[in-house]
Amino acid sequence: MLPCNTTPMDIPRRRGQRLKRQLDSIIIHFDYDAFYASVIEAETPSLRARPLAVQQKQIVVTCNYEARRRGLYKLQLITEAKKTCPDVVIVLGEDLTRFRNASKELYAFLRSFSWNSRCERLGFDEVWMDVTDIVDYNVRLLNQNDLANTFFCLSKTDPTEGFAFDASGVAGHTYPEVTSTEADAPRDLWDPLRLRLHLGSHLAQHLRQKLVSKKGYTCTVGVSTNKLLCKLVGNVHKPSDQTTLLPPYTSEDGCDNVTSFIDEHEVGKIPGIGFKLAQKLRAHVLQQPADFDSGLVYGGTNEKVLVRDIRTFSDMGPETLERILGGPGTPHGIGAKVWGLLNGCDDTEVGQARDVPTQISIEDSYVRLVALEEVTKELLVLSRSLLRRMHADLLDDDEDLQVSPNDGANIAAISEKRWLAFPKTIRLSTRPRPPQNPDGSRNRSFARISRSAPMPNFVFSLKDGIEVLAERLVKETLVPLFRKLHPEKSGWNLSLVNVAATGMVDAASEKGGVGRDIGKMLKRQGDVLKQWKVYDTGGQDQTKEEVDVSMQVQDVWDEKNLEPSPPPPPIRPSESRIGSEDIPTPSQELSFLPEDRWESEDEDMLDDDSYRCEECGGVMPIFAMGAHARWHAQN
Ligand code: DCP
Ligand code: MG
Ligand code: MG
Repeated sequence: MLPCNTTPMDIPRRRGQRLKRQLDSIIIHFDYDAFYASVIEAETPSLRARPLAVQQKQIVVTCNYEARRRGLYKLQLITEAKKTCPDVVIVLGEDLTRFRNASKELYAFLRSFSWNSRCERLGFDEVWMDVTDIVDYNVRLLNQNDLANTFFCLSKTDPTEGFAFDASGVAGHTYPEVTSTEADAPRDLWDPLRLRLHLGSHLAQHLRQKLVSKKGYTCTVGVSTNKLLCKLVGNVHKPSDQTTLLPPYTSEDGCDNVTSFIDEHEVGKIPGIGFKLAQKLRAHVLQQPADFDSGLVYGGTNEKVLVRDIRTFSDMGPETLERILGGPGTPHGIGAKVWGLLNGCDDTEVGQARDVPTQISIEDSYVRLVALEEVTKELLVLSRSLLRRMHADLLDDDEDLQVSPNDGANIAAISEKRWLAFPKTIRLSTRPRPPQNPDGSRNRSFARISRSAPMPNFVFSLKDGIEVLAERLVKETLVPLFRKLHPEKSGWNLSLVNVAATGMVDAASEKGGVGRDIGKMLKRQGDVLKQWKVYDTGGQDQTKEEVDVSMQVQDVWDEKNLEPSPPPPPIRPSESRIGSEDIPTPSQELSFLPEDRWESEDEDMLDDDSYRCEECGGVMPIFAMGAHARWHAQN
């Protein structure tokens, strides 16, 4: 029952107040500046002063800030970029190896500063670090009487490791911007949150400086109390800078900084609110008929709907949101989750750092793949890449001390490769094209179908070369899997094939350190993996089927987190048919702004014009799908 003086317009606020913001954590978000371009500059420093664009297909996937100063921008057509800036240096960026390696190296570097290993990567160029433990440790060491001369300890064991700083102020920018008079005014420095944010900001600055001095990379950084807020606040000052979201984080009347900060964002900019959800929210606020999207273009138009517009809309709250957004296929509690995001609340934890990916997947898309012979050839290409990636990502060069059998006293260091993890499953997925309709048109279908089988042991052999293993994998496992996936002899027409090593089991987690001994591992692997078996029994080959799952969204470390997913551009359904699958037309291109989302809640709610990538969960329009698939394929 509402108090008698409550008006309907009060409800949103009151509901908002009931949300308790978790303020225990201090989290830093890093986004490397012009990442691919920076990787190329790191290899060829003379390019730093030049306008530099990285090309994939006909598109500038990114460009350095010198190029941006001259009017170039991300996801611009190459032809346009050349027109705008004729002396632009264009470097091909289709082979992702160098970017992947740089990303791993930078991640390992940042991670080496973490105490709790809560260090999570998104795409190639973003990292969250939960530094709560480091900050809290340093808060306990503070001398209240001399905050200006503080030493930040970076190690619990070595008190000399660290840096001097002034804990009475923030490092870098703040939101809201603090004027010089305000900066000099007495503040409640003993507000524990403020102090912890100060420390977080100094740690962030230190890490940024280290990234530059040791690795040669600049990044844009945000500091706050959850993943959502620190990611968003970092964007306030780009590039090569940092922003801390200042307290107060809570208030009775919505006048806190979290509310005012998040309120100004267009709803589509909120990570976690996917394309479709944003559309539904806009529709609700604009009170357009359900088919409003046929006439509405958002992004750069008057139809911008801010978080504030939604948050303060009549009768808004988790229940209303559940009603607007819920439905078949929507996860229960979507209303509460989105209401949280609109209020700057995000209780997802920064993921624990992993040494190995949870899955490795390789794919390619094809204009037309119809004959088994061609498929076999492509499977071989994919298998080679898969095995190479398994070697790169799952093998460790280990200096094992071994006792010579002839001379017990002679201990030699023998460098031996060992598997850090074993994928227990191999999965083959395809995306068949629907048959042509009588009128020659073709229905759109982007569902994948897949079959899985136990990963055959021989792939872990280090004696045989990759070529031999790949051929054997195709012949003994993938072709039989393919036949089961497509029992019909012909007639299928595939636009995509994906081969994935999944179900990763850490070698270190196995008793007796099996991972240190390949021979033992090969013998024991079957036993070890039994507990994870999910296959039908019956049949004796290694291709016992798993139930087909199409369009499944998986929790995947490498695809989901290594690859930034292109966002859905604002697009009219009619326009979506103009562009080819791969190259956006210039009109589409204009509004194809990159933004990152780390998850979308609107699974299974895609309309005909949008597509959700099975690998990374990104939602995008159909025209972007081909390019996106190839982007994954090169991993
Ligand atoms: N990328 C890509 N295709 C996309 C989006 C991004 O290949 N559709 C790649 C190129 C980028 C990298 O991912 O260098 C990181 O994406 P960002 O959106 O963070 O862009 P940048 O790091 O290049 O630039 P910024 O300085 O704006 O962060
Ligand atoms: Mg990024
Ligand atoms: Mg970036």
